[in-house]
Amino acid sequence: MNHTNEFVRSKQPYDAIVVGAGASGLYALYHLQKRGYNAMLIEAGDGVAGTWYWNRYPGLRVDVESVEYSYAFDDDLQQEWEWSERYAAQPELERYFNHVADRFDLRPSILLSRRVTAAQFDEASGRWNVETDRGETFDAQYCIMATGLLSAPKDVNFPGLDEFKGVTAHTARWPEEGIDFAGKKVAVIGTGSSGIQVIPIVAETAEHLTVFQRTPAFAVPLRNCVPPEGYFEEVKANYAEWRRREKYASFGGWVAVNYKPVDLTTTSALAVSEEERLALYEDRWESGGLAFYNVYPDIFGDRAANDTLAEFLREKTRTRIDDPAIADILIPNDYPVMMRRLSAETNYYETFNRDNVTLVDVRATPIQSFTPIGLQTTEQEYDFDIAIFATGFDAMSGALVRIDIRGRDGQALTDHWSDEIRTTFGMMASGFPNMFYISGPGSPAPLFQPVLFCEDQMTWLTSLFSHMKTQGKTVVDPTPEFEETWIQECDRALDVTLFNETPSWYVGGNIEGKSGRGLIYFGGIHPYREWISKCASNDYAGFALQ
Ligand code: NA7
Repeated sequence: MNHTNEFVRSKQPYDAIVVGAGASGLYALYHLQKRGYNAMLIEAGDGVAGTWYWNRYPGLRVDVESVEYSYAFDDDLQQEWEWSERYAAQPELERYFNHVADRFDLRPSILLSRRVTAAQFDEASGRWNVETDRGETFDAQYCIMATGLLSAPKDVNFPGLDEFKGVTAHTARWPEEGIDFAGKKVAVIGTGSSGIQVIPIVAETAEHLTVFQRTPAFAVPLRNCVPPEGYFEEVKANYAEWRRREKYASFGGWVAVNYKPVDLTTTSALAVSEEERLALYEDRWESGGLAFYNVYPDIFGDRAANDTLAEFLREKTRTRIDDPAIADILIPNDYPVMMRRLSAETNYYETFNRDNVTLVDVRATPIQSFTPIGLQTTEQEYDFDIAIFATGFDAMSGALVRIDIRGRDGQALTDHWSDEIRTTFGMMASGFPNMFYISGPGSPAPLFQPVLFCEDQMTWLTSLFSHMKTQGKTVVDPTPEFEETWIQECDRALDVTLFNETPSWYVGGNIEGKSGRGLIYFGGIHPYREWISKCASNDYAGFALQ
C-alpha cells in the first residue's frame, strides 16, 4: 500500500527524512525508528528495493552469496528467510527487501513514487526543507541521503541516437514488461558487470547479438547453483560467527569460499611459492564468484603481486574461447586485475563461441554515431532492432548532484563539489549541516558490501545524534579543516593502491571531466572504522555542534 501525503504529513514534524528505499534506506528508517526517532522515507520508484527494483534486466543476480548479502541486524529475520539459490536473482532480492519493509512495519512511513528534486537547509530553524517532483515539501531536522552508490545511470548521449528507429533500453531502467529478443537483432553496448550478465541471456534467444566492447573486463565464473544440502542450515546455525567474520575479519564483507568461511590472508602473494599461490587461486576459481577478493592483500597495491593473479585469470579464460583472435579482444592485458570491479559470469565467454554472436572492439574501431537502422563505427555500419545500453553509472556522487541541494548561505552541493568530491568520512559535506550520506562518496562503500556497511554508518550517526542531545545541540557541521584532513586521507589511501591505473567508475574515469579525488575511501572498512570511532571517542572533534 502506498500511503497518502496527508497520512505522512500528520506525523510531522520529522526528526529525519530518509531519501531512497534501497538496502541502506530501509535499514536507516528501521534503525532510526527503533531508537525512537520520528522518521519517514521518500522513494522515487513505485516499490522498495533500490538496485533490485530499478535494475531488472534478464540475468541480473547478486555476486556475493545471498546468505552474506543480507541484513545481519535481526537474527529472526536471517533465520526465517529462505534463499532458493546460492546467488539470488533480481526477483528474489526484490521480494527479500519487500519482506523486510513488511516485517518491520516500515511501509506506513514510506512515500513511494515521488522523486526528491531539491533540499534546502534553513539556517534559522536548523532544519531541511525537502521538495519532491509532485510539488510537496517536507521538513526535518536530519536529512539522510540513501540515494545509492550506483543508481544514477550515466547519460547515454551517442550522436544520432534520436534517429534510431529501433527499441532502446538501459540495463538500469529495464521495462517492467520485459523485452522479447526472439527473432530480433540485438546490440549490447558495454561489458561491465551488467553487460556481462545480460549478454549470455540475450544470445540464447536473439536471432543475432552484436556486442560492442570498449574496455575488456576480468570476469570469473559465478557458479550459481542450489547449494549442497545442509549448507544454508549450517550457515544459519553459525550465523553469529559468520557475521563476525564478515564484519571484522574480511576484505569486503563476505567470507564464503567453497561453502566455508575463510580468514583474511595477510601474506604477500610474492612471499609464497608459485605452487602454493596457484593452489590458492585454483581454490578460489573452483569456489566461483567474488572469492578472489579474499586472496593476498598486496594484489591491490603491488603490480608484481597483481600480475600473478591477472595471468592466472588470463590463462583460465583463454581456454574457454574457441577463436584466439576473439580471445585477444576479450582478455584484458593493459591494466591490473581488481582495479575495475571483478565481474562474475555465467557462460559469458562461451557466448562468443556461438554463431549468432559478433564481438566488435570499439577501442580499435570507435562508435561514431547511431543511424536509423543501427550504428556506425569507424569501420562499418551495424544494423539491429534493439539497442541495450549497459553503459554504467555516474557512481557515488551522481544521485546526489542530480538533486538541487543547498546548504548554508544557499551554496549548491554541485559548487562545493565542482572541482572534486569533498566529504567528511563520506557521511557529510562541510557547509551542509545535518545532511548525511549513507554509502556516499568518500566512504569505502564500494569495497564493502552495502547491506552490512549501512549498519556501521547508521550506528555512528545515531551515536552522534545522542551526543548532540546530551550537549543540548541541534545542528552538526564538519569543519572545512577536518574535511581537508579526510580528503588527504582519501588521497593517501588511493596512492598506495593501483586503482588509478585504469579509468573506471571507482576513480571517476567513466565520466568525462569527473575527478576521482575523494570519491571513494580506498583504505577500506577497517581503517575507516578506526577513523570514525576515534572521532566519536574524541567528542566528535572536527564536527562543529551548535
Ligand atoms: P560499468 O562497470 O561502469 O560498465 C560500463 C560498460 O559500458 C563498460 O564496459 C564501459 O566501457 C562501457 N561504456 C560506457 N560508455 C561507453 C561508450 N560511450 N561507448 C562504448 N562503451 C561504453 O557499469 P555496469 O552497469 O556494468 O556495472 C556497474 C557496477 O554495478 C559494477 O561494477 C558492480 O559493482 C555492479 P569503458 O570501461 O568506459 O571503456
